[in-house]
Amino acid sequence: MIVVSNRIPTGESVSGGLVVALHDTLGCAGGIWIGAHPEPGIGEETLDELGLTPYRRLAFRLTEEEQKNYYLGYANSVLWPLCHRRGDLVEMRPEYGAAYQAVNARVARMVGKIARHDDLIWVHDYHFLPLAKEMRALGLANRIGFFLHVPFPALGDLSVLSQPERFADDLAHYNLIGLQTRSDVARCLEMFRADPRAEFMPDGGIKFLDRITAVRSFPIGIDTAGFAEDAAQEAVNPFGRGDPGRFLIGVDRLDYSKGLPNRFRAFARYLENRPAGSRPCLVQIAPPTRQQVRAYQDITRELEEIAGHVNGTFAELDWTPIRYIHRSVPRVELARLYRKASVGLVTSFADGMNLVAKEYVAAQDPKNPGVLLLSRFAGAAEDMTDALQINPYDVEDVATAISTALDMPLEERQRRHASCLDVVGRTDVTIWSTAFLRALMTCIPSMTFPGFE
Ligand code: GDG
Repeated sequence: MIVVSNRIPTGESVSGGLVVALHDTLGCAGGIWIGAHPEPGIGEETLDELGLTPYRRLAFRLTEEEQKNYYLGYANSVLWPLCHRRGDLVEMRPEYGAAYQAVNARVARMVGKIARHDDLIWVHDYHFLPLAKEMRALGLANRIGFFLHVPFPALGDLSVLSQPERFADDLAHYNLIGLQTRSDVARCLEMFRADPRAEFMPDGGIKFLDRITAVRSFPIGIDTAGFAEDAAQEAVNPFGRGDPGRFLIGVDRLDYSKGLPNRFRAFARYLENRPAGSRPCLVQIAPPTRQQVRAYQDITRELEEIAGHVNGTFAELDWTPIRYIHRSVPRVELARLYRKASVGLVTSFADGMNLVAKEYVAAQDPKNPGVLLLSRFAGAAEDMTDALQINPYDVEDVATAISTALDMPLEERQRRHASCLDVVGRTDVTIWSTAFLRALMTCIPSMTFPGFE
Protein backbone atom coordinates (compact mmCIF):
# COMPACT_ATOMS: atom_id res chain seq x y z
CA MET A 1 0.00 0.00 0.00
CA ILE A 2 1.17 3.52 -0.74
CA VAL A 3 -0.28 6.39 1.28
CA VAL A 4 0.13 9.98 0.12
CA SER A 5 -0.63 12.93 2.39
CA ASN A 6 0.87 16.36 2.77
CA ARG A 7 1.99 15.85 6.36
CA ILE A 8 4.12 12.91 7.37
CA PRO A 9 5.52 12.14 10.82
CA THR A 10 9.19 13.02 10.93
CA GLY A 11 10.11 12.23 14.50
CA GLU A 12 8.92 9.99 17.27
CA SER A 13 5.87 11.96 18.34
CA VAL A 14 2.79 12.26 16.16
CA SER A 15 0.04 14.86 16.40
CA GLY A 16 -2.71 16.19 14.11
CA GLY A 17 -5.83 14.23 13.24
CA LEU A 18 -4.78 12.74 9.95
CA VAL A 19 -1.21 11.95 10.97
CA VAL A 20 -2.24 10.16 14.16
CA ALA A 21 -4.82 8.08 12.27
CA LEU A 22 -2.50 7.03 9.44
CA HIS A 23 0.43 6.34 11.73
CA ASP A 24 -1.69 3.76 13.52
CA THR A 25 -2.97 2.26 10.27
CA LEU A 26 0.41 1.90 8.57
CA GLY A 27 1.99 0.69 11.81
CA CYS A 28 -0.32 -2.35 11.60
CA ALA A 29 -0.58 -2.86 7.85
CA GLY A 30 2.93 -1.85 6.70
CA GLY A 31 3.59 -0.04 3.43
CA ILE A 32 5.00 3.26 2.21
CA TRP A 33 3.95 6.73 3.35
CA ILE A 34 4.82 9.63 1.09
CA GLY A 35 4.54 13.24 2.29
CA ALA A 36 6.20 16.64 2.28
CA HIS A 37 9.68 16.99 3.78
CA PRO A 38 9.87 19.58 6.58
CA GLU A 39 12.92 21.17 4.92
CA PRO A 40 12.63 23.06 1.62
CA GLY A 41 14.21 21.79 -1.58
CA ILE A 42 14.92 22.91 -5.13
CA GLY A 43 12.12 21.03 -6.88
CA GLU A 44 13.82 17.61 -6.93
CA GLU A 45 12.11 14.68 -8.67
CA THR A 46 13.38 12.23 -6.06
CA LEU A 47 12.05 11.11 -2.69
CA ASP A 48 14.15 11.19 0.50
CA GLU A 49 14.03 8.16 2.77
CA LEU A 50 12.97 9.39 6.23
CA GLY A 51 12.76 6.10 8.05
CA LEU A 52 12.16 2.41 7.65
CA THR A 53 10.18 1.51 10.74
CA PRO A 54 7.46 0.62 11.38
CA TYR A 55 6.84 1.44 7.69
CA ARG A 56 8.81 3.19 4.93
CA ARG A 57 8.53 6.98 4.97
CA LEU A 58 9.51 8.86 1.82
CA ALA A 59 9.44 12.63 1.46
CA PHE A 60 9.29 15.03 -1.46
CA ARG A 61 10.69 18.52 -1.00
CA LEU A 62 8.75 21.66 -1.75
CA THR A 63 10.58 24.75 -2.88
CA GLU A 64 10.00 27.86 -0.77
CA GLU A 65 7.81 29.24 -3.57
CA GLU A 66 5.76 26.01 -3.62
CA GLN A 67 5.35 26.10 0.13
CA LYS A 68 3.99 29.62 -0.25
CA ASN A 69 1.81 29.10 -3.32
CA TYR A 70 0.75 25.44 -3.15
CA TYR A 71 0.56 24.81 0.62
CA LEU A 72 -0.19 28.16 2.25
CA GLY A 73 -1.74 29.48 -0.97
CA TYR A 74 -4.04 27.19 -2.91
CA ALA A 75 -4.47 24.48 -0.25
CA ASN A 76 -4.91 26.69 2.80
CA SER A 77 -6.06 30.04 1.44
CA VAL A 78 -8.46 28.68 -1.19
CA LEU A 79 -9.53 25.08 -0.55
CA TRP A 80 -9.50 25.09 3.27
CA PRO A 81 -11.74 28.19 3.66
CA LEU A 82 -13.91 26.97 0.76
CA CYS A 83 -14.55 23.61 2.46
CA HIS A 84 -15.21 25.34 5.79
CA ARG A 85 -17.83 27.71 4.37
CA ARG A 86 -15.56 30.75 4.60
CA GLY A 87 -15.71 32.03 1.03
CA ASP A 88 -14.97 35.47 2.50
CA LEU A 89 -11.46 34.28 3.46
CA VAL A 90 -10.63 32.77 0.08
CA GLU A 91 -7.66 34.50 -1.51
CA MET A 92 -7.40 33.93 -5.25
CA ARG A 93 -4.09 34.35 -7.02
CA PRO A 94 -3.08 32.82 -10.36
CA GLU A 95 0.26 31.61 -8.95
CA TYR A 96 -1.56 29.59 -6.28
CA GLY A 97 -3.47 27.43 -8.76
CA ALA A 98 -0.41 26.99 -10.99
CA ALA A 99 1.78 25.81 -8.09
CA TYR A 100 -0.96 23.44 -6.88
CA GLN A 101 -1.15 21.77 -10.30
CA ALA A 102 2.64 21.65 -10.65
CA VAL A 103 3.20 20.05 -7.23
CA ASN A 104 0.49 17.48 -7.90
CA ALA A 105 2.05 16.64 -11.27
CA ARG A 106 5.52 16.27 -9.72
CA VAL A 107 4.31 14.12 -6.83
CA ALA A 108 2.43 11.96 -9.37
CA ARG A 109 5.68 11.38 -11.28
CA MET A 110 7.52 10.44 -8.09
CA VAL A 111 4.78 8.03 -7.00
CA GLY A 112 4.72 6.63 -10.54
CA LYS A 113 8.42 5.76 -10.25
CA ILE A 114 8.01 3.59 -7.16
CA ALA A 115 4.48 2.16 -7.51
CA ARG A 116 4.15 -1.50 -8.50
CA HIS A 117 1.18 -2.35 -10.68
CA ASP A 118 -0.69 -4.08 -7.83
CA ASP A 119 -0.11 -1.42 -5.15
CA LEU A 120 -3.17 0.17 -3.65
CA ILE A 121 -2.69 3.91 -3.53
CA TRP A 122 -4.50 5.89 -0.84
CA VAL A 123 -4.43 9.66 -1.26
CA HIS A 124 -5.41 12.01 1.54
CA ASP A 125 -7.07 15.35 1.65
CA TYR A 126 -7.58 18.58 -0.22
CA HIS A 127 -3.88 19.10 -0.99
CA PHE A 128 -4.08 16.35 -3.61
CA LEU A 129 -7.43 16.55 -5.38
CA PRO A 130 -5.85 16.28 -8.89
CA LEU A 131 -3.24 13.63 -7.98
CA ALA A 132 -5.14 10.65 -9.43
CA LYS A 133 -5.76 12.49 -12.69
CA GLU A 134 -2.05 13.22 -12.95
CA MET A 135 -1.17 9.60 -12.17
CA ARG A 136 -3.69 8.30 -14.74
CA ALA A 137 -2.08 10.59 -17.33
CA LEU A 138 1.18 8.73 -16.66
CA GLY A 139 -0.57 5.43 -17.33
CA LEU A 140 -1.03 4.20 -13.72
CA ALA A 141 -3.97 1.79 -13.65
CA ASN A 142 -3.71 1.04 -9.91
CA ARG A 143 -6.68 1.25 -7.63
CA ILE A 144 -6.50 4.73 -6.20
CA GLY A 145 -8.65 5.85 -3.30
CA PHE A 146 -9.14 9.33 -1.92
CA PHE A 147 -10.20 10.36 1.55
CA LEU A 148 -11.30 13.93 2.26
CA HIS A 149 -10.78 14.80 5.93
CA VAL A 150 -12.58 18.15 5.73
CA PRO A 151 -16.25 18.86 4.94
CA PHE A 152 -17.29 18.34 1.32
CA PRO A 153 -18.19 21.78 -0.06
CA ALA A 154 -21.75 22.64 -1.01
CA LEU A 155 -22.41 22.93 -4.73
CA GLY A 156 -22.94 26.69 -4.54
CA ASP A 157 -19.66 27.20 -2.65
CA LEU A 158 -17.69 25.51 -5.44
CA SER A 159 -18.48 28.48 -7.65
CA VAL A 160 -15.82 30.36 -5.70
CA LEU A 161 -13.24 28.42 -7.76
CA SER A 162 -12.17 29.80 -11.10
CA GLN A 163 -12.85 26.43 -12.74
CA PRO A 164 -15.43 24.72 -10.50
CA GLU A 165 -16.05 21.98 -13.09
CA ARG A 166 -12.55 20.61 -12.44
CA PHE A 167 -13.47 19.55 -8.91
CA ALA A 168 -15.75 16.72 -10.12
CA ASP A 169 -13.40 15.76 -12.94
CA ASP A 170 -10.40 15.49 -10.59
CA LEU A 171 -12.34 13.38 -8.11
CA ALA A 172 -13.75 11.06 -10.79
CA HIS A 173 -10.21 9.76 -11.47
CA TYR A 174 -10.25 8.00 -8.10
CA ASN A 175 -11.85 4.56 -7.87
CA LEU A 176 -13.23 5.42 -4.46
CA ILE A 177 -14.02 8.77 -2.85
CA GLY A 178 -14.21 8.44 0.93
CA LEU A 179 -15.89 11.18 2.97
CA GLN A 180 -16.45 11.64 6.69
CA THR A 181 -20.24 11.75 6.95
CA ARG A 182 -23.48 10.92 5.20
CA SER A 183 -24.10 14.65 4.75
CA ASP A 184 -20.74 14.94 2.95
CA VAL A 185 -21.76 12.09 0.66
CA ALA A 186 -25.06 13.84 -0.05
CA ARG A 187 -23.22 17.04 -1.02
CA CYS A 188 -20.77 15.13 -3.22
CA LEU A 189 -23.61 13.32 -5.01
CA GLU A 190 -25.38 16.64 -5.46
CA MET A 191 -22.28 17.91 -7.26
CA PHE A 192 -22.19 14.89 -9.58
CA ARG A 193 -25.94 15.07 -10.16
CA ALA A 194 -25.62 18.65 -11.33
CA ASP A 195 -22.86 17.70 -13.79
CA PRO A 196 -23.97 16.63 -17.28
CA ARG A 197 -20.79 14.53 -17.63
CA ALA A 198 -21.88 12.23 -14.77
CA GLU A 199 -24.28 9.30 -15.03
CA PHE A 200 -25.56 7.30 -12.04
CA MET A 201 -25.21 3.50 -12.40
CA PRO A 202 -27.81 1.07 -11.03
CA ASP A 203 -25.26 -0.23 -8.44
CA GLY A 204 -24.77 3.29 -7.02
CA GLY A 205 -21.47 3.92 -8.84
CA ILE A 206 -20.95 7.08 -10.86
CA LYS A 207 -19.87 6.94 -14.48
CA PHE A 208 -18.03 10.15 -15.31
CA LEU A 209 -16.93 10.37 -18.93
CA ASP A 210 -15.01 7.08 -19.33
CA ARG A 211 -14.36 6.43 -15.61
CA ILE A 212 -16.32 4.83 -12.81
CA THR A 213 -16.07 5.99 -9.23
CA ALA A 214 -17.84 5.23 -5.96
CA VAL A 215 -18.65 7.64 -3.11
CA ARG A 216 -19.06 6.46 0.48
CA SER A 217 -18.75 7.73 4.03
CA PHE A 218 -16.10 6.37 6.40
CA PRO A 219 -16.27 8.30 9.68
CA ILE A 220 -12.74 8.54 11.02
CA GLY A 221 -11.95 7.71 14.64
CA ILE A 222 -9.14 7.26 17.14
CA ASP A 223 -7.20 4.45 18.80
CA THR A 224 -9.89 4.21 21.46
CA ALA A 225 -8.32 1.61 23.75
CA GLY A 226 -4.85 3.21 23.59
CA PHE A 227 -6.23 6.63 24.38
CA ALA A 228 -8.33 5.36 27.27
CA GLU A 229 -5.26 3.63 28.68
CA ASP A 230 -3.14 6.81 28.54
CA ALA A 231 -5.96 8.76 30.18
CA ALA A 232 -6.29 6.34 33.07
CA GLN A 233 -2.59 6.53 34.10
CA GLU A 234 -2.97 7.96 37.57
CA ALA A 235 0.78 8.52 37.88
CA VAL A 236 0.78 11.56 35.61
CA ASN A 237 -0.75 14.75 37.00
CA PRO A 238 -0.68 17.18 34.08
CA PHE A 239 -1.03 20.22 36.37
CA GLY A 240 1.72 19.40 38.85
CA ARG A 241 1.16 21.80 41.76
CA GLY A 242 -1.13 24.15 39.85
CA ASP A 243 -4.31 22.09 39.96
CA PRO A 244 -7.23 24.35 39.01
CA GLY A 245 -9.95 22.21 40.62
CA ARG A 246 -13.05 21.97 38.46
CA PHE A 247 -12.41 22.85 34.81
CA LEU A 248 -13.57 22.65 31.20
CA ILE A 249 -11.20 21.68 28.40
CA GLY A 250 -10.75 22.74 24.79
CA VAL A 251 -8.04 21.34 22.48
CA ASP A 252 -7.78 22.73 18.96
CA ARG A 253 -5.25 23.87 16.41
CA LEU A 254 -5.74 27.62 16.44
CA ASP A 255 -7.96 27.65 13.36
CA TYR A 256 -10.85 29.98 12.56
CA SER A 257 -13.05 26.97 11.81
CA LYS A 258 -12.97 25.86 15.46
CA GLY A 259 -15.11 28.70 16.84
CA LEU A 260 -12.70 29.65 19.63
CA PRO A 261 -13.67 33.33 20.09
CA ASN A 262 -17.33 32.37 20.56
CA ARG A 263 -16.29 29.62 22.97
CA PHE A 264 -14.48 32.19 25.14
CA ARG A 265 -17.41 34.61 24.89
CA ALA A 266 -19.85 31.86 25.92
CA PHE A 267 -17.65 30.95 28.88
CA ALA A 268 -17.59 34.60 29.95
CA ARG A 269 -21.37 34.74 29.63
CA TYR A 270 -21.63 31.66 31.82
CA LEU A 271 -19.32 33.22 34.45
CA GLU A 272 -21.53 36.31 34.66
CA ASN A 273 -24.32 34.18 36.09
CA ARG A 274 -22.15 32.15 38.46
CA PRO A 275 -21.20 33.48 41.89
CA ALA A 276 -17.49 34.03 42.51
CA GLY A 277 -15.95 31.20 44.50
CA SER A 278 -17.89 28.46 42.69
CA ARG A 279 -16.55 29.20 39.21
CA PRO A 280 -14.70 26.55 37.19
CA CYS A 281 -11.91 27.54 34.83
CA LEU A 282 -11.43 26.88 31.14
CA VAL A 283 -8.20 25.22 30.03
CA GLN A 284 -7.65 25.91 26.34
CA ILE A 285 -4.79 24.23 24.47
CA ALA A 286 -4.46 25.88 21.06
CA PRO A 287 -1.16 25.17 19.27
CA PRO A 288 -0.37 27.60 16.43
CA THR A 289 -0.94 26.52 12.84
CA ARG A 290 -0.39 28.13 9.38
CA GLN A 291 0.80 31.32 11.03
CA GLN A 292 2.07 32.78 7.76
CA VAL A 293 -1.53 33.06 6.51
CA ARG A 294 -3.18 36.38 7.33
CA ALA A 295 -6.50 34.87 8.48
CA TYR A 296 -4.60 32.81 11.08
CA GLN A 297 -2.70 35.84 12.35
CA ASP A 298 -6.04 37.63 12.71
CA ILE A 299 -7.74 34.84 14.65
CA THR A 300 -4.69 34.50 16.93
CA ARG A 301 -4.83 38.20 17.77
CA GLU A 302 -8.60 38.13 18.26
CA LEU A 303 -8.40 35.18 20.62
CA GLU A 304 -5.62 36.73 22.67
CA GLU A 305 -7.67 39.91 23.02
CA ILE A 306 -10.77 38.04 24.19
CA ALA A 307 -8.79 35.87 26.62
CA GLY A 308 -7.13 39.00 28.04
CA HIS A 309 -10.46 40.75 28.34
CA VAL A 310 -12.22 37.82 30.05
CA ASN A 311 -9.31 37.27 32.43
CA GLY A 312 -9.08 40.97 33.20
CA THR A 313 -12.80 41.10 33.97
CA PHE A 314 -13.25 37.95 36.03
CA ALA A 315 -9.85 36.93 37.48
CA GLU A 316 -9.28 36.95 41.21
CA LEU A 317 -5.97 36.97 43.03
CA ASP A 318 -6.00 33.19 43.40
CA TRP A 319 -7.96 32.24 40.29
CA THR A 320 -7.63 32.71 36.50
CA PRO A 321 -10.74 32.00 34.41
CA ILE A 322 -9.05 31.05 31.11
CA ARG A 323 -5.76 29.19 31.05
CA TYR A 324 -4.83 29.68 27.45
CA ILE A 325 -1.86 27.67 26.22
CA HIS A 326 -0.75 28.65 22.74
CA ARG A 327 1.55 25.69 22.13
CA SER A 328 1.47 21.92 21.79
CA VAL A 329 1.12 19.66 24.82
CA PRO A 330 2.37 16.01 24.87
CA ARG A 331 -0.31 13.50 23.94
CA VAL A 332 -0.26 11.57 27.21
CA GLU A 333 -0.78 14.82 29.11
CA LEU A 334 -3.70 15.68 26.86
CA ALA A 335 -5.32 12.36 27.68
CA ARG A 336 -4.98 13.04 31.39
CA LEU A 337 -6.38 16.56 30.99
CA TYR A 338 -9.43 15.23 29.17
CA ARG A 339 -9.99 12.70 31.91
CA LYS A 340 -9.94 15.27 34.68
CA ALA A 341 -12.09 17.84 32.84
CA SER A 342 -15.78 18.06 33.78
CA VAL A 343 -16.69 19.32 30.31
CA GLY A 344 -15.12 18.91 26.85
CA LEU A 345 -15.80 21.80 24.45
CA VAL A 346 -16.05 21.41 20.67
CA THR A 347 -17.49 24.55 19.06
CA SER A 348 -16.48 24.26 15.37
CA PHE A 349 -18.39 26.26 12.77
CA ALA A 350 -17.45 23.50 10.33
CA ASP A 351 -15.35 20.38 10.91
CA GLY A 352 -14.85 17.20 8.88
CA MET A 353 -15.12 14.97 11.96
CA ASN A 354 -13.30 16.40 15.02
CA LEU A 355 -11.17 13.80 16.75
CA VAL A 356 -10.96 15.81 19.96
CA ALA A 357 -14.64 14.99 20.59
CA LYS A 358 -13.83 11.28 20.35
CA GLU A 359 -10.66 11.57 22.43
CA TYR A 360 -12.54 13.37 25.20
CA VAL A 361 -15.18 10.63 25.36
CA ALA A 362 -12.60 7.81 25.24
CA ALA A 363 -10.63 9.40 28.09
CA GLN A 364 -13.52 9.59 30.58
CA ASP A 365 -13.99 7.42 33.64
CA PRO A 366 -17.27 5.62 32.77
CA LYS A 367 -18.27 5.66 36.45
CA ASN A 368 -17.99 9.43 36.73
CA PRO A 369 -17.78 10.81 33.19
CA GLY A 370 -17.61 14.43 32.06
CA VAL A 371 -19.97 15.90 29.48
CA LEU A 372 -19.12 16.55 25.83
CA LEU A 373 -20.47 19.79 24.35
CA LEU A 374 -20.44 19.22 20.63
CA SER A 375 -21.11 21.62 17.79
CA ARG A 376 -23.83 20.40 15.50
CA PHE A 377 -21.57 21.48 12.62
CA ALA A 378 -18.81 18.97 13.44
CA GLY A 379 -18.97 15.70 11.50
CA ALA A 380 -18.83 13.88 14.85
CA ALA A 381 -22.31 15.22 15.66
CA GLU A 382 -23.92 13.09 12.96
CA ASP A 383 -23.51 9.92 15.04
CA MET A 384 -22.81 11.26 18.55
CA THR A 385 -26.38 12.33 19.03
CA ASP A 386 -26.20 11.95 22.83
CA ALA A 387 -23.49 14.55 23.22
CA LEU A 388 -24.85 17.90 24.38
CA GLN A 389 -25.21 19.42 20.92
CA ILE A 390 -24.83 23.17 20.57
CA ASN A 391 -25.06 25.91 17.98
CA PRO A 392 -21.63 27.60 18.09
CA TYR A 393 -22.95 30.75 16.41
CA ASP A 394 -25.28 31.30 19.37
CA VAL A 395 -23.19 32.39 22.37
CA GLU A 396 -26.20 32.30 24.70
CA ASP A 397 -26.97 28.69 23.67
CA VAL A 398 -23.38 27.62 24.40
CA ALA A 399 -23.39 29.44 27.76
CA THR A 400 -26.61 27.67 28.76
CA ALA A 401 -25.19 24.30 27.65
CA ILE A 402 -22.06 24.89 29.77
CA SER A 403 -24.33 25.44 32.76
CA THR A 404 -26.43 22.35 31.94
CA ALA A 405 -23.30 20.22 31.54
CA LEU A 406 -21.73 21.32 34.82
CA ASP A 407 -24.96 20.69 36.74
CA MET A 408 -25.87 17.42 35.00
CA PRO A 409 -26.82 14.55 37.35
CA LEU A 410 -24.51 11.53 37.40
CA GLU A 411 -27.08 9.18 35.87
CA GLU A 412 -27.60 11.37 32.82
CA ARG A 413 -23.86 11.87 32.40
CA GLN A 414 -23.35 8.12 32.48
CA ARG A 415 -26.13 7.47 29.97
CA ARG A 416 -24.90 10.10 27.50
CA HIS A 417 -21.30 8.98 27.88
CA ALA A 418 -22.13 5.30 27.30
CA SER A 419 -23.96 6.20 24.12
CA CYS A 420 -21.11 8.42 22.83
CA LEU A 421 -18.49 5.82 23.78
CA ASP A 422 -20.41 3.25 21.77
CA VAL A 423 -20.09 5.50 18.71
CA VAL A 424 -16.37 6.08 19.36
CA GLY A 425 -15.82 2.32 19.61
CA ARG A 426 -17.77 1.61 16.42
CA THR A 427 -15.71 4.15 14.46
CA ASP A 428 -12.27 3.28 15.85
CA VAL A 429 -9.39 4.25 13.54
CA THR A 430 -8.67 0.61 12.69
CA ILE A 431 -12.28 0.06 11.66
CA TRP A 432 -12.09 3.25 9.56
CA SER A 433 -8.95 2.26 7.66
CA THR A 434 -9.97 -1.37 7.24
CA ALA A 435 -13.39 -0.37 5.91
CA PHE A 436 -11.84 2.10 3.48
CA LEU A 437 -9.21 -0.31 2.18
CA ARG A 438 -11.71 -3.15 1.87
CA ALA A 439 -14.05 -0.90 -0.10
CA LEU A 440 -11.15 0.22 -2.30
CA MET A 441 -10.29 -3.39 -3.08
CA THR A 442 -13.85 -4.30 -3.97
CA CYS A 443 -15.50 -1.09 -5.16
CA ILE A 444 -15.35 -2.02 -8.81
CA PRO A 445 -16.08 -5.75 -9.10
CA SER A 446 -15.12 -5.87 -12.77
CA MET A 447 -11.52 -4.89 -11.93
CA THR A 448 -9.31 -7.62 -10.46
CA PHE A 449 -5.87 -7.36 -8.96
CA PRO A 450 -3.85 -10.45 -8.10
CA GLY A 451 -3.11 -10.72 -4.39
CA PHE A 452 -5.99 -8.46 -3.33
CA GLU A 453 -8.91 -10.80 -2.90
C1 GDG B 1 -8.56 17.33 10.35
C2 GDG B 1 -10.03 17.77 10.17
C3 GDG B 1 -10.77 15.60 11.13
C4 GDG B 1 -4.31 19.15 19.09
N1 GDG B 1 -3.54 19.90 19.91
C5 GDG B 1 -2.58 19.10 20.38
C6 GDG B 1 -2.77 17.83 19.84
N2 GDG B 1 -3.83 17.89 19.06
C7 GDG B 1 -4.41 16.74 18.34
C8 GDG B 1 -5.73 16.35 18.92
C9 GDG B 1 -6.35 15.58 17.77
C10 GDG B 1 -5.79 16.33 16.56
O1 GDG B 1 -4.63 17.07 17.00
C11 GDG B 1 -6.79 17.33 16.00
O2 GDG B 1 -7.71 16.61 15.25
P1 GDG B 1 -9.13 17.20 14.88
O3 GDG B 1 -9.90 16.12 14.23
O4 GDG B 1 -9.78 17.72 16.10
O5 GDG B 1 -8.88 18.45 13.92
P2 GDG B 1 -7.91 18.80 12.65
O6 GDG B 1 -6.50 18.94 13.07
O7 GDG B 1 -8.52 20.01 12.04
O8 GDG B 1 -8.03 17.53 11.68
C12 GDG B 1 -10.92 17.12 11.21
C13 GDG B 1 -9.30 15.19 11.15
O9 GDG B 1 -8.53 15.90 10.16
C14 GDG B 1 -9.15 13.68 10.89
O10 GDG B 1 -9.77 13.30 9.72
O11 GDG B 1 -11.43 15.02 12.24
O12 GDG B 1 -12.26 17.47 11.02
O13 GDG B 1 -10.15 19.19 10.23
O14 GDG B 1 -5.89 14.27 17.71
O15 GDG B 1 -5.56 15.60 20.07
N3 GDG B 1 -1.98 16.79 20.14
C15 GDG B 1 -0.95 16.99 20.99
N4 GDG B 1 -0.72 18.20 21.55
C16 GDG B 1 -1.50 19.28 21.28
O16 GDG B 1 -1.26 20.37 21.79
N5 GDG B 1 -0.15 15.96 21.31
